[in-house]
Amino acid sequence: MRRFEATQLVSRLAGESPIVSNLGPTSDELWHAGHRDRNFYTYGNMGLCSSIALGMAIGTDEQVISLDGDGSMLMNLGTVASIGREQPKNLTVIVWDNEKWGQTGGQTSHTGMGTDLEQVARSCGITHTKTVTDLEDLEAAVSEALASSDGPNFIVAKIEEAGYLSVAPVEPEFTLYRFRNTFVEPRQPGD
Ligand SMILES: Cc1ncc(C[n+]2csc(CCOP(=O)(O)OP(=O)(O)O)c2C)c(N)n1
Ligand SMILES: [Mg+2]
Repeated sequence: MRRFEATQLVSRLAGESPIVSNLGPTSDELWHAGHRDRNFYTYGNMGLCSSIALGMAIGTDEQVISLDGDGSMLMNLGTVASIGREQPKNLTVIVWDNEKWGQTGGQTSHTGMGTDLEQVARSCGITHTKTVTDLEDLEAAVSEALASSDGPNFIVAKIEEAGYLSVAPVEPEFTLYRFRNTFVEPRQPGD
């Protein structure tokens, strides 16, 4: 499955839900799939996409979606343990797993050498997990996850790339400003 088509699918299924996206082509493709102010594009550093989404999910009752990458998740596997520990019911992590650090030259990542991120998630106490390889199964998995109030959900989506789209014209400060302005009534302490 091609990541851009998969991204278009997730963007459509997400409705108004916040989406946090991994750096580089994942964020570029999310922007090309149709910019929404509820897209939180990350740029520059690896490993924090699902950490940001975890914090967001703890702070809201809305469904939050993380579009992470295999290489970036491998750089901060502790995030998976934190998600397993916190058990946010409204968080869905999707890992675009191309089995490589694509943006820096396509070096094979650990997932291309046997590391199974779904099993990592399960061993961290995340029970709603799936690995999908086509758009049909991705649609079923994401639809089920977003309709559920029993997260966290963890979906490994095996993807291919077909050349990069142009870099999205987004700036971190504006992303933060636009995103915060759309945020709906954060939970208050004691709620
Ligand atoms: C902390 C850190 N280390 C290294 C880099 C350089 N870098 C940028 S993208 C990338 C690969 C990311 O891999 P993955 O998350 O799997 O996404 P893909 O490029 O495959 O879509 C690397 C190593 C970085 N931006 N930040
Ligand atoms: Mg990758």
